[in-house]
Amino acid sequence: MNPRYIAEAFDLGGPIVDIHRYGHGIINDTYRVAVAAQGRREVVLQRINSHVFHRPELIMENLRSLLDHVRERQTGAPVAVRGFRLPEIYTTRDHRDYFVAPEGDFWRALRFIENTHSIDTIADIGQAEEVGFALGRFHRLVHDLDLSRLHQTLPDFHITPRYVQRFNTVVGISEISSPSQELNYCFSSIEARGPLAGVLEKGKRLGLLRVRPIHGDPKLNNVLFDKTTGRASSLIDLDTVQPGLVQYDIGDCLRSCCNIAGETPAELSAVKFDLDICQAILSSYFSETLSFLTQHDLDYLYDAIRLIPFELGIRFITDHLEGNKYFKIREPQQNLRRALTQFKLTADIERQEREIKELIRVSSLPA
Ligand code: ADP
Ligand code: GN1
Ligand code: MG
Repeated sequence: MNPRYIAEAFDLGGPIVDIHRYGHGIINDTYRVAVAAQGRREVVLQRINSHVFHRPELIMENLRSLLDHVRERQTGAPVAVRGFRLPEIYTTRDHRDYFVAPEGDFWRALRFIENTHSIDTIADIGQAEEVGFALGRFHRLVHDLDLSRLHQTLPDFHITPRYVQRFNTVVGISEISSPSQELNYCFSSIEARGPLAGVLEKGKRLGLLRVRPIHGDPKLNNVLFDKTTGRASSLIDLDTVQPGLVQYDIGDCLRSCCNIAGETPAELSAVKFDLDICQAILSSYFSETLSFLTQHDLDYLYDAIRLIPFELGIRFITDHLEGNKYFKIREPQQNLRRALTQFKLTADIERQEREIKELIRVSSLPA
């Protein structure tokens, strides 16, 4: 379906003057739309990936609850705080939060956060501090959002044992007669860490870890930086805001920021977990969140930092074996390379276990 036709279904306040593909997301299809409305206004138009999200309307209901909550929390003031804002919804001409195209595709339009850009690798420590602030501020804004107001948009998201189960099933039905060296590395990485998979779920079951509203996907390119000040002005990609553990978010944010080689590096040997970036992110994250985090939350942090890249490695290799149905790829081996990267990263985290634990302790000391 022509995205211009879709954009016309939304009440954007004026005629559309330009529309083009935008961003580096690997789940949804994103377009940037320019509208002639009292000058020029930019809008983000997105087709939600329905292979990933089976009930996209729940995403929009959650987004409404989230935006309302954040607005209430600012006691009537706009969502903006220190220039930190979340993207608001444009409704359709018939006042709905989304548009379902005749062929069934699910579309939404969001306010473009002006004068910002996203990045794929951290360039300096100042950026790392800003990322920590963004995730911390987000958690602070949502930690008291009533969980009954949030749907599960992606069931079993970050429940690592489920990904292991799925991986085993897929390996069982794939006919791999002589696995390559790379595949063998993935298989042995998973086998060696079997007991790790259930660590956060166990913490939850024991009542040590509390389910709270989380972002679900706070990887680096979901943070928007102000082009003028360089400060973090938004955390976007709110499709996976749902009940979960803050540990999932912290692990995901660190695995994406602390590996400056990126998710598909040219050389696997470049994959490393950078302690300085980790320290900067955690320090600014804690300055926003220590008032409501518990000692148990901190006790499980190292395990989460190790678990989430391991889990993502499993997700990538499973998708590779299944024929790349979930994550978008630019070349056929990309999900395999992405998986190798995450397993290498996990190993580098394990190599630095002592240093990371010490860094968590020091960064979380009250100021
Ligand atoms: P995906 O789920 O595919 O990652 P995202 O919602 O993250 O989709 O959008 C992809 C990219 O589009 C982002 O990384 C960002 O660069 C840009 N983008 C998305 N929403 C906005 C917004 N509200 N304002 C500015 N840029 C945005
Ligand atoms: C996906 O949507 P995006 O591109 O920000 C994925 C994350 C992965 C990430 C890896 C809903 O994030 O869980 O960590 O790719 N999102 C979903 O790049 O599965
Ligand atoms: Mg994204």
